[in-house]
Amino acid sequence: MIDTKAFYDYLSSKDIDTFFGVPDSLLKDICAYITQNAPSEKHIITANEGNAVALACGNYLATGKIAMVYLQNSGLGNIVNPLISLADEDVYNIPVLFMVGWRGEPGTHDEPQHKKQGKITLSTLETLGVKTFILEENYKPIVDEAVKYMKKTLKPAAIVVRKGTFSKVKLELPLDSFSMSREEALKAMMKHIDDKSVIVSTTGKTSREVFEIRVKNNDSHERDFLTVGSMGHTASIALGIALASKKRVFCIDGDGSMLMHLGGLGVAAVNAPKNFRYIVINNGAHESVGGQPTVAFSLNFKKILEGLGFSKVYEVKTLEDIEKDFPKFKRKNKAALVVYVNQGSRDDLGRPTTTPAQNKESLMKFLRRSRK
Ligand SMILES: Cc1ncc(C[n+]2csc(CCOP(=O)(O)OP(=O)(O)O)c2C)c(N)n1
Repeated sequence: MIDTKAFYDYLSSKDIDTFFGVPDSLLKDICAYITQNAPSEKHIITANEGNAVALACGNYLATGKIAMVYLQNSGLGNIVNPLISLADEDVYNIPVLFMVGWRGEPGTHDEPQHKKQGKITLSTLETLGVKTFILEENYKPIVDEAVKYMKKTLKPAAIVVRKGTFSKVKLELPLDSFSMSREEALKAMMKHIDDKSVIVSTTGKTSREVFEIRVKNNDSHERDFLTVGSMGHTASIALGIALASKKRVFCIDGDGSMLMHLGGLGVAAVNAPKNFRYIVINNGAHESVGGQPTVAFSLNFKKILEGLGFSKVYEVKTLEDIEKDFPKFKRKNKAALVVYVNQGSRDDLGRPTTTPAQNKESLMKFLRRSRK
């Protein structure tokens, strides 16, 4: 196991002291250390991984220094365009040091959405022309070689990180500001969602909680689409269903997911049919992967959603608010709801026991039945 502080200090000694990225559960400890120790102008948690590459390039233009971009391997797709059409040697030739969390590493157990990504992580980086190193206990020669290579060629390099590589760092979470947890809010809202409606829930613990609430209520999962991967695309999936079905579709998003592809939500709002309802659970954080903050609490979500074109935006902060406002929200075509919750989840929260393929089949059956 690598001492997280020592690794951070070693990067700094090599002049890598600026960080941009989207947090990852596997990089949780190093992300927590960076969040708590890098000065605010040298660390930005970005909306998506592509933004982080662009920020690193901008930073290089102003300083001539190499920045680090951290990401889960699920975010490799988001970096492809700025990597290939901005940083690449055939374009601006700007070095970036990636630190990539290797979910789904072959030979390890992981969730279905990580398996393919894990298998193709090294070959993807190779195809993208990124010189790649796997981080090992003896990390100094690896960092030295990566830095030497980037300085010589001005090309990007990546350090791929296996599960359990870094020593524990506890991220100090903000004190609770609201009265409910995400799971309590979900339970309360799902009581109001009838068995003819569809739920499309976002990546991370939200979908895991939706699944377990159904189990506890002895309810079928056939009306839910659990977006286990593809963070940021929940609203577009929900729009796709809503446009082609008569069912009411409740999209349950997270603040990090909403911000990751905010443009998609604008398109969804403008094109939403009457049966589309949008809910964002705002805990101001990437709670599912360690609780690193998003910028959500510095933004006005109500105004953003109004500006995007939702017909009416409700805000709820308590279970009583949900009892009062959810029925109105449900009746109002193209409405949106912002739900403020504290961070946190049960330690024994499980994962869906059905596969993504089973989830798809049963939802499609449900939607087909209802078309008749
Ligand atoms: C493209 C991509 N980047 C990063 C991740 C890792 N990841 C999974 S859930 C999550 C946080 C989601 O935050 P939010 O939508 O606010 O929901 P919360 O976890 O707070 O409930 C992240 C970063 C991912 N799955 N996909």
